[in-house]
Amino acid sequence: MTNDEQRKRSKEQDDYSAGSIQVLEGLEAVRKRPAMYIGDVGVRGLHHLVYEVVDNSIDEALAGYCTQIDVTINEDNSVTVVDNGRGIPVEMHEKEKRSALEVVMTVLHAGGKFDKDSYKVSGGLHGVGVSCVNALSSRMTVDVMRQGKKWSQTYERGKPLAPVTQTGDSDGSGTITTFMPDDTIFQTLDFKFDILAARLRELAFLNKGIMLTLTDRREEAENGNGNGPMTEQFYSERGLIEFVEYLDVNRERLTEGVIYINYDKGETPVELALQYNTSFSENVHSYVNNINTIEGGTHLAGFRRGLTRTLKKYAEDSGQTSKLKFDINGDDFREGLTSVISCKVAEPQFEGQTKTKLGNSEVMGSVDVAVSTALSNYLEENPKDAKVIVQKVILAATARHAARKARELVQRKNVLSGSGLPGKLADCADRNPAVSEIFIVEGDSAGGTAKQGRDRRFQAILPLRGKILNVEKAMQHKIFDNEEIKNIYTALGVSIGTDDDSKALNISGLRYAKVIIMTDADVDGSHITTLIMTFFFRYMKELIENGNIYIATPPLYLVKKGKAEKYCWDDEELNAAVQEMGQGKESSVAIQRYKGLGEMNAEQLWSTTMNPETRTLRQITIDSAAEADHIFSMLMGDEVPPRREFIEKHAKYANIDA
Ligand code: 0RA
Repeated sequence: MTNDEQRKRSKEQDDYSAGSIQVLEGLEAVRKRPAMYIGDVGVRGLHHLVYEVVDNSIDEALAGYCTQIDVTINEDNSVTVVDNGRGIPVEMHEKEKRSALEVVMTVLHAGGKFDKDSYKVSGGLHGVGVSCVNALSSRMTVDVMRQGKKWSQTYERGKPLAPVTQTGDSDGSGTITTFMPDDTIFQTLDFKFDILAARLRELAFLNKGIMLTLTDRREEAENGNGNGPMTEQFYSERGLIEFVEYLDVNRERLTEGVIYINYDKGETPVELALQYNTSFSENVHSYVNNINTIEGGTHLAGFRRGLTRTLKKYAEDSGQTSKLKFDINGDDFREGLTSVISCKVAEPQFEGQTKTKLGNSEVMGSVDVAVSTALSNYLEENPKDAKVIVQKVILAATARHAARKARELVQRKNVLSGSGLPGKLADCADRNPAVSEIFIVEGDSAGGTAKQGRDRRFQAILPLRGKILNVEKAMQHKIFDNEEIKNIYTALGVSIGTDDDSKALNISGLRYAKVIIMTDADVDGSHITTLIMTFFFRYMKELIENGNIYIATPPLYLVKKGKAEKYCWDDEELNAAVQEMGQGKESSVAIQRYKGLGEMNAEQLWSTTMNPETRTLRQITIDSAAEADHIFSMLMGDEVPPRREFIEKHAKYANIDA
């Protein structure tokens, strides 16, 4: 090396480190307060890392350069995302004096800045960019294939170990990102196949024509079938149409097929698919730039407005509603409606508690126009479908009038709080909701044991008699008329109707911070849990979103030897306990299989299932609203085969993390 070369090299390294220092300040902030960037450092945040990386590849696909995205959970629980796009640019970045790749990976919000013509359409919930993933990974490597060459850079906790280096030649182009989440930041590093699968399936539906795959190379997954790693492909030819078909897999549709609207003449491109079915619930899922806007926003408001006005006008013009003795309102147009709406917004403003409510006011008009234009055309061209939709709307309005009376009972009862509590409720002494919990228990006998076993200072018991109503199949007035359901409303202190919405759930009077579903650990018990959860999902979703709903986990076995006792929650624990207790000594080990809560005495129920010090509660969360919708309609609907298939697939886990 000549002196000149040496000087140059050394200068390069100086520049390199200088650049890195400035960068580190940015990424250090991410490491200090990770929750601010990715929501939390639990299961959700962990999976969010994958979404963030995948979203960049989706953007490349939406730009028209990428057709395939492969996600692999590696044996060591790191994750690799491979795409066949153009590859992240590696050229020198003029201003930063470093490779563009390094800038993308180490500067906050740097993603996509090179391409002025294309805005970032896809985006993680917080749109934080891949540099956040890098900051929160103990190790990350990016390989780029571009222009016949292969380039690579590796980072530890966001710091590049060396400048971007050329590592060889390449045939095609693309980007390979592998990262290991930092175990000093995340509470868990255990990626869940089903959670990632739900998101990739959603992305496949939202972005038709992209092939996405998910592969699990971990040992547990391979043991599943002995056929090597578990792989699932997600690909949708017909996009949102197939999405709606998937959501309605077990509902009976009213129209000939899914109504599909793709309107890109306005300022905001809008894609929409909808179908009416014979059910009574509204299942509208909305997305902005591939983000599920669970809190709704202006696009959803525009959709509702356009839908209501267009259908109302059609119904009136066709004379079908002229004999009605009562009004038809907006809700009536959405009963039995399943729909997915997907908008692309250049500069989305997200508001609300979870930043999933679209605030851009101009979008409302765009969506309204899109829906009105396309839907009125559709109704003119498909009079048969139009007629059944209008009839369905009339039926909904009729039922609403019947339901109002029943619902008012629920409303009135709650006004008389205190005195109006159900007779079956064994309330707790403490009136402070923050420390109070309620167990919803199946059957009077288990309810009796729970009443004896509880700590009455802060634990309330509400026994339900037998199976609760399947809300997926019942009409609304039946639901609000049902004794058990009315008891749940009054016991919880939750009512229907707020100042600005007569149908909205009012949870301000919630009397318990924890609402715990406690049923037998057998097939019947899990069916009842599913029924109760379906009710919460359809009628008290806010409580799930608020983190109030839990499932108790009673033990399955008691292993006994002399005076020694050990409770076990699965077969693995049972085998271990039998081994351990059976060692050496003569006397035999007895195994008691608990089928019902009633088989435990009060003390056993307390110590295994109710005592906050020793119990395990499973909090119910909604990772994917669309996936939960699909699962509940499948589990609770009429058709048996898909239900059996699901239960067989998940029987090993015997639970639903919807
Ligand atoms: C901006 C410009 C170009 C590619 C990309 C972004 C890109 C980013 C990611 C992230 C994951 N996979 C990706 N693939 C591509 C290319 C610009 C050009 O080639 O002229």
